[in-house]
Amino acid sequence: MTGAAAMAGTGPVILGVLNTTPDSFSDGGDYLDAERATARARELTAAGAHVIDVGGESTRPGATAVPRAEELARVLPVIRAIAAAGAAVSIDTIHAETAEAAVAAGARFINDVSGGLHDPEMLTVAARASAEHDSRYIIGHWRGIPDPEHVRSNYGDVVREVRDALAARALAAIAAGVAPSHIVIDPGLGFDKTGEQCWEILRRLGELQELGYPVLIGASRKRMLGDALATVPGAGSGPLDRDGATAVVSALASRAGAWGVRVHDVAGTAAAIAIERAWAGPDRGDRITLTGLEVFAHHGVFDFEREQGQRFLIDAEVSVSLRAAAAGDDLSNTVHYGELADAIVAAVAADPVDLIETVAERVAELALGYPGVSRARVTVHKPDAPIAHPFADVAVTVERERSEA
Ligand code: PMM
Repeated sequence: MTGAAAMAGTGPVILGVLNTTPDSFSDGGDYLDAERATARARELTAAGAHVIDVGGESTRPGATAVPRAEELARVLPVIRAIAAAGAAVSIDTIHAETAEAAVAAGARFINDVSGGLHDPEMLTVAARASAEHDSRYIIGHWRGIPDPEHVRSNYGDVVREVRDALAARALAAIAAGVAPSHIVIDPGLGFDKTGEQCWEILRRLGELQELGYPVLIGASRKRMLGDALATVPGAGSGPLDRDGATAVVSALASRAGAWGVRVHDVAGTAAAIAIERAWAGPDRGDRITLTGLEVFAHHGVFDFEREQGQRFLIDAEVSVSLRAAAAGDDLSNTVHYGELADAIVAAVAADPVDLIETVAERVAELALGYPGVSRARVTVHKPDAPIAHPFADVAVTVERERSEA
């Protein structure tokens, strides 16, 4: 994982797509020949790819299944050659046999868009690869072989359902023996999801990140981008016309904290990420976190809650550059957490309202009022809420940015 590890702290891991298939939707047939595929891998690395994602069977809706021998014959010579040259290699497959052979040939990521649902042996192979080779297992969200008509895109809340399904697959992988630190999750954009559902997932990426696993985004050249570009005069309508849009998604995914992006046009994505990071500045990860702040207050929809009051616990995370404070060891250059705690307690204790949503919003607004704070993430817990069943906690979280920060 040399390339990917070197990348830590400087932006998302870029997986460069190398499809050795005749029928992938955007680059089908270009890299069938092992020598050309290997040369292409070198180009991808030179352009900024940290991992080369080699696929030998298209998962595009409507694609024809490939016999295992054929898939292996396509990917193994390429994997051997590029792994020997020092590249970090991923195998894009839903088949355990292919994954196992690819790992033996040097792949250190198994990119399984089915998350182990297609092949019952896959989790065992991923577990062995995790234990013996430190390989990562990328779990895609999947409802079956993708169909072009999106007949299985009947979600209630697509983000929750995708998140819950990924959480379940991650637990299954861990139960099979994959190290939790080797798991990456991927919402499977375009796999049984409409364009609007894909955008909703990206808009609410934080909810997937709450699972605690690194998140990979694969939007490159997909139809969702074509749909979004439909009203742009001169944008073009084919997959190859979507590289600019893909680069924008990569920059936004970087901003949203994605672990990685899987793209065809690596150079465009590397440039977009560099610009996003220049804009965000070197202190982008700095933050102050205050958790479990206890406040007694009278919020709630029931009269007895208003009269008797109860405990609320507040977690607040504020993004603020800490560089100047650290350089000068100077409290006036940072947010004084004692003052922030006092202000939060006063704001939460005042003016009873019905909803903890309102309380969270109030605290976020207050935190954004501190000099230099660009983002506030606030969770309000109501551990003694009137719920007629035993429960551990109920909480809401809001995340707000200061628009001019
Ligand atoms: N999409 C495709 C193939 N493999 N892997 C991951 N992890 N995530 C994806 O979204 C994904 C993938 C389909 O696109 P392609 O035909 O360009 O490879």
